[in-house]
Amino acid sequence: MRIGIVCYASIGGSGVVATELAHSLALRGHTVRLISSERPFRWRDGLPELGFDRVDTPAYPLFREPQYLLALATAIARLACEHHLDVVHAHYAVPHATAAYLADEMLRADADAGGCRPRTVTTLHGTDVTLVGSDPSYRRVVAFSIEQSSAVTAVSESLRRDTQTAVGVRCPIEVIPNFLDCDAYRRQPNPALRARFATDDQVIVLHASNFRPVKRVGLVLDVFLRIRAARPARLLLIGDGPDRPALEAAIAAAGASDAVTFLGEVQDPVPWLSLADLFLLPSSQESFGLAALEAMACGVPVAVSRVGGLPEVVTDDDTGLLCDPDDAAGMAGRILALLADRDAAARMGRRAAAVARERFCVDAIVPRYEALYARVVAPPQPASPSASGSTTPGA
Ligand code: GMT
Repeated sequence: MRIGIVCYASIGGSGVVATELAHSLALRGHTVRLISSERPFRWRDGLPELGFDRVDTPAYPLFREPQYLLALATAIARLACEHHLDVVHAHYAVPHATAAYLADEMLRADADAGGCRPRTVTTLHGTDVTLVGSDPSYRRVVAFSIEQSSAVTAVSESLRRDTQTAVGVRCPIEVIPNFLDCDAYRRQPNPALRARFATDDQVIVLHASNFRPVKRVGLVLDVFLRIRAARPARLLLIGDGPDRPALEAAIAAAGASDAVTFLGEVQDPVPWLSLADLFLLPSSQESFGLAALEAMACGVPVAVSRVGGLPEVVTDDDTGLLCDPDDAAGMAGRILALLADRDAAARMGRRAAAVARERFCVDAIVPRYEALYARVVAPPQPASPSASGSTTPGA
């Protein structure tokens, strides 16, 4: 098939999943165009079947706001015909589902388009529904655009339910969970690298996110300080974002600067995950928690909030710790108890890696997207005689 994938290039799970899907589909023989404002964060060169199409948003002195939605809709309509796309797959509804809808309407109205009319698929990732899409300023257009898609998927059952309740979407939503390249995500021990950050008696706690309020990096620090009060520990932080300055100030105020390292945005988290004794993700909301899954695949026990889709990824006391997000002391207590028992922590890490491999690898998930694409491009089946008989008025 010929597939256009639309995603954000910035750091964030939706762009990571979309880029990984684009790579996987190209490796499976599809022709894939990745459409975004710039090359996404996890983009890898070298696949002949995969191409990148940049969307430029021209500035005009009258506008204070860039008109990305208009530029994207125009680009999708053009690329649909240039590349004979069968499917346009929008990752993150805002504004990608709206742009895909506008492009489809333009192609429908354009007699010269020569019949190019890809089907649109929208994958909901979380904040596009739970935060942005449910804001009264956007809710109606987001719900409308989602419902205009030929098919809609959500990355967890929890997000599927939230989409119905928070934005009132009524169309069917298929749950297709996020996934990883499990060949790449496996523990790579590196004692020399570990020794640069921690002594043998210290545990390494790792957090990775885009430091937005929903990630609660202040709570990451609070839990870490409680752990460090009880035993030697180091905190490694991957990522960057708006809450970083406040976090840096809080670390300095707590006198913990020499126990915390900011690693910034990293292209490949596996070497860092492989150093960790525990991955901490105390978010207030998380539709799936891809970062936690990446840690699990690398054999790291995770401590995460019992919110959103995280219980669909993490099983409490088996592959990780599902914690009350409003109880920092309880979370730190459970982490300390786990880290005090090396065998239990190692067992949990092994179980986490095994479950990641059983349920969330490319080969288990990408065929589900392929099947969905095949369904939406298939011509509609004629109704069976009995079905048409029963629905024809007056029959
Ligand atoms: O969580 C973020 O800050 C990024 C965000 C995104 O839209 O890229 O992540 C969402 O999508 C990820 C991929 O499907 C999920 O793993 C995250 O749980 C989800 N974030 C939230 O729901 C807060």
